[in-house]
Amino acid sequence: MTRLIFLGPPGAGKGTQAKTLADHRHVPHVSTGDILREALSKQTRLGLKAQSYMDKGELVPDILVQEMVQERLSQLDAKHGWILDGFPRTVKQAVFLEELLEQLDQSGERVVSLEVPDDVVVGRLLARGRKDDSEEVIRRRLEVYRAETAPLIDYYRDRQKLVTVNGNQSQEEVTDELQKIIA
Ligand code: B4P
Repeated sequence: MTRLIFLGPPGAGKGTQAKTLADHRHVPHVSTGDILREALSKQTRLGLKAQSYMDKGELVPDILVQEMVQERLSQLDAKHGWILDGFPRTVKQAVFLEELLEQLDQSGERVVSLEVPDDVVVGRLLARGRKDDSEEVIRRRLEVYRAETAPLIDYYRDRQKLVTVNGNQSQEEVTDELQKIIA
């Protein structure tokens, strides 16, 4: 059963790898960033609430993202596995997820931390050039990552769920390494 969580700084390759592995494994790719961007493009209430945070590189409030994830993981196609990309991003979200997975009888998740140096991720994101990929916003996203998300590495290591992977290789090399880990 594939239940995998991707952790890592913005631009580490979470979205890239999560999509590839979800296709290989035939499980849903659940990206909170993608769900939020879709809500934004459709101008839903959620999208309108999230916009100002995303534009500044801040995290969207936990409660909004938690509701989204609860709804998504409760759908039928998530019963047989999933790949989570971009969630959890705070210890509060991680505690919420642990309780949710227990409730849904979906425990047994593993966590991959993709490690990539700051200068490399900044270069990748500037090259991609999404709306929130300006240098100033990227720097803020990295600060938020260090303060809010990086503590999850120890959180999951303490629970013996963590594997670390060098994300500073070609996309194919990272995928190969991940395939071996989750085989
Ligand atoms: P995300 O959409 O999760 O954006 P991200 O952290 O930048 O990661 P992304 O997946 O896009 O980058 P990737 O490494 O795949 O979040 C955006 C915003 O949404 C957040 O700032 C926040 O406001 C909000 N949000 C989302 N989840 C939230 C939550 N749980 N709580 C609160 N707020 C939340 O790819 C980057 C680039 O690198 C690509 O161009 C790719 O082609 C390239 N690349 C990937 N791997 C590579 C490799 N090995 N070599 C070279 N290039 C590579």
